Amino acid sequence: MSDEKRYPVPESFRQRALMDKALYQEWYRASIEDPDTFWAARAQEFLHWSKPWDKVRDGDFAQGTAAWFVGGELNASYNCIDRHLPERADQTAIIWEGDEPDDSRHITYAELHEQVSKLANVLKQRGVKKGDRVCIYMPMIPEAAYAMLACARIGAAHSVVFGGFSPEALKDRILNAEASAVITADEGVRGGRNVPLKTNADKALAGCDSVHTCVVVRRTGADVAWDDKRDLWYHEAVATASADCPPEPMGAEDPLFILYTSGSTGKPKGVLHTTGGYLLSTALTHKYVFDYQDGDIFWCTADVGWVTGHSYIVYGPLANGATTLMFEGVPTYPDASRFWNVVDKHKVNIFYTAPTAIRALMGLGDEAVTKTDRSSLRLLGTVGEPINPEAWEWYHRVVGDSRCPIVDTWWQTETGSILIAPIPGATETKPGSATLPLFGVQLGLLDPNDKELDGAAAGNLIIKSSWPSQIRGVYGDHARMLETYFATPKGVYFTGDGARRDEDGYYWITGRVDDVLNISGHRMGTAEIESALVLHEAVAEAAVVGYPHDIKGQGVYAYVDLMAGFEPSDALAAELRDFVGKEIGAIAKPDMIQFTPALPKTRSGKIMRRILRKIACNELDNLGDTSTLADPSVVEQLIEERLNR
Ligand code: 6R9
Repeated sequence: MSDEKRYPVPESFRQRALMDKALYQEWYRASIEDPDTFWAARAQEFLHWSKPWDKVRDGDFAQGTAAWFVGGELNASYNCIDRHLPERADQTAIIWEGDEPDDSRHITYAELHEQVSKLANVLKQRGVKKGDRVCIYMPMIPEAAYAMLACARIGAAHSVVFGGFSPEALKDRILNAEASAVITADEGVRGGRNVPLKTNADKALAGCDSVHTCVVVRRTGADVAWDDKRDLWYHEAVATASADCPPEPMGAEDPLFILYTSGSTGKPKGVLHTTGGYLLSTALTHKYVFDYQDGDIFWCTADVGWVTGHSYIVYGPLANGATTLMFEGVPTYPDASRFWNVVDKHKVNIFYTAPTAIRALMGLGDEAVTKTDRSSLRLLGTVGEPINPEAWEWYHRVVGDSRCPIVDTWWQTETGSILIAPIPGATETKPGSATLPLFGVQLGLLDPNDKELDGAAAGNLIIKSSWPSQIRGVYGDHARMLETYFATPKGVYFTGDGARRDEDGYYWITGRVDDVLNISGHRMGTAEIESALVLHEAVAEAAVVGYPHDIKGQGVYAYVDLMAGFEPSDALAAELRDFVGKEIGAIAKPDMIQFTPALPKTRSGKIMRRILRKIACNELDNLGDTSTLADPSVVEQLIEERLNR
């Protein structure tokens, strides 16, 4: 499409940017033609190694294996803290903005060093050691970052579980990782409401024998139950701990963390990332995609429970000695100007958020934005889902005063760092396109027969060779890793996303091609929600699909077939919604529930999701091939009920 809108790099931005088009092209070419030389140079430049590597790259895509900087040793906590101390001890590392607008704190690199070292010693005293797993179930408070870095310091892999997940979801993740310790808070605070984290953790831990320690941060002072043998208050434990904790030397391929994410089948899988490659890619992309320069204030609004928070609140920025802002609250509390008031209060230069937040704020009107100053902003970013051009234009014009470039960044939990995005001083942008691949990233598009497509085309997005922050495994299940990402076709990484490539080589992500939903930028497997629904005594069978939702991007549409003896009703629908919320978390609650006496199935018994998707999307006159249906009347009935809604 040649009539697409284009936004050239603004001249004022280009003049002071780190990287221009010629340099981007030169680096990209070098990274593809001679990856070993390119990545060795970057690894020297960005990280401190206590022992040099023997080999830059190893592994085999066809086997689902990858290894980077083999034989090298480093520590992520040392790289994010200690090595900055000579120059940055008094520089702010983390600006914390609390839920209430008058609540904020600045944590310097020296303080970060002290806090992380003390907590690391507390964990050590409790017997947590290199190779163990520690589960972090925290609100957005600085202690969440301390906890991650303390684990990294002693060589324990962390598994951060989003504070919005239920006790049941937390338990599954603790059990899968066989965590020995949990770090949580008495309560979280978001948008003026308290979240009972310790109570949730207690429920989860009732079924987890591997956990011997639960460290609890006092956030609100709420009364919480206590197990003297297992639980300890964070403030009491660190008060007597030594601030001297030498970082554990870690192999480049030693685990740094596990992060659970939804797939199209089964329970969420623990995506495993290792130390060297992950830290290098997050630092490199943080610098060049966000044009991060010394003294900039960087704000990523994600929660540390998601990969975006790992890579662009904690590891990337801190590896670069940056000042990173961490926000406890929500965009609309106490009012719709909150984001922009925080920008003004802390003079934020680079702002990174999700399209769902942009759409929600766009719906609340321009004035909440325009009455704020925002003149500190230089660059805006988005992540998590495709951004519709209308929201992009609004973000650019209203939030960025038509002055700030926008970087639409495509990546996944499995990719560890951004892989497709504009370099803001180099790349002309087009609203809705994540534009071009970053260094070392070789993309491809496949047709339905797995044949690679040339030139302008649309198909399944694949990656053809390894990059440093690539997923190293699905925790405890290499077979699942192979089968999910590296099996069809062999020898490439299958992203699960569809994309279009235009005549300029720009990529336009169209969304998932599997049974994964993207609700407000959060990944959720339809199978997970179905499994939760059928646990309810009234539900015989359930099928879940996505449908377009104005704010959330996608909404959850559940078809429910009831057990004999139960009647459809609004009350039952509400009960099922809450039930899913309790089983998984509020983000998984169905937006629509349609009761049905049966689900449309093929004669071999497979649910015909394609048809259910069309009905949910109200595309009723174009259902496609229905000839394999066992009982066509089921579909007629579903359509009739849909029309009556
Ligand atoms: C970082 C993150 C990954 C899925 C991914 C894709 C969608 C992410 C996007 C985007 C279009 C973008 N996605 N960024 N789609 N444009 N800029 O979100 O990780 O939670 O694992 O989700 O999100 O569908 O496959 P994760």
